Amino acid sequence: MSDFTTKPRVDIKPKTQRPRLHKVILLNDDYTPREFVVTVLKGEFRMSEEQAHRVMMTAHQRGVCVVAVYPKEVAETKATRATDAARQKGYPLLFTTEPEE
Ligand code: TYC
Repeated sequence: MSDFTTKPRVDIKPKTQRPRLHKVILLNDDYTPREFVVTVLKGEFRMSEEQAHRVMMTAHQRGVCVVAVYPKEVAETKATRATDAARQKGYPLLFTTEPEE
């Protein structure tokens, strides 16, 4: 007979990590027209007029507003596209991203 004793084994299966989400953040500035901010929010982030207006006003009054959360790549692409749309019109409007806690 074998001298080895059979220990109960626990099958340790690494949990699949969900990709961390990143926030897209809208920053206020003194020059971009309100209506243009609303247009960009509707076009790039698929918001209704009402949602876009609320987000724009929050950034206008508080300085920043979280627009949405997405996987990192998507957040960065959308922030870049939205910022570029403003640059094409000569506005300083800025969207940034940061990891969600
Ligand atoms: N503050 C701008 C204005 O008074 C409007 C504005 C709102 C600009 C939100 C950027 O993220 C912003 N024309």
